[in-house]
Amino acid sequence: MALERTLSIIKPDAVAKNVIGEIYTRFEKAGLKVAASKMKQLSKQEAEGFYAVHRERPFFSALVEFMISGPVMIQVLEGEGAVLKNRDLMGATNPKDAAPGTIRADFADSIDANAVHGSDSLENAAIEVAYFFPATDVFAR
Ligand code: RTP
Ligand code: MG
Repeated sequence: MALERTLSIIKPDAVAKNVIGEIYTRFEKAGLKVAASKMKQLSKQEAEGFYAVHRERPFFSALVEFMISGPVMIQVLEGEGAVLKNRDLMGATNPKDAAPGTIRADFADSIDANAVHGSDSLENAAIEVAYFFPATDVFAR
């Protein structure tokens, strides 16, 4: 497996639940290292741009409104197979379908308020990392 970087966002529901540390612990225990991080209140424009791939979907406006409902914690995770490893830690999009012990099974309330975002491919990871972090703010770990 290759060393990869992926973009992770702890969504407003999980920030409000005060579980940033518990989620970071899961990343670290799985061998993922935090290579960049910041807390941010997304603007509507930033959230729309980030999820632009979904703009024609019926859930798009609800998704954007949710993502701007409070601050998010944004991080770059680095490690072997980081993209898939993070998706495995997250669990299925709908927490009802998420495997026991995954972040969404343990912390998400609904398909809308589902605790975390993770890049879904290496290609999208590079785009999403660059969306939030200049190269100088991402550190080789
Ligand atoms: P994310 O992008 O946030 O990591 O989530 P994901 O890959 O697991 O799911 P994706 O298909 O990319 O959808 C992005 C977010 O939109 C909301 N969604 N709602 N009501 C619905 O059918 C529906 N489908 C997706 C979810 O909050 C999902 O995280
Ligand atoms: Mg997605």
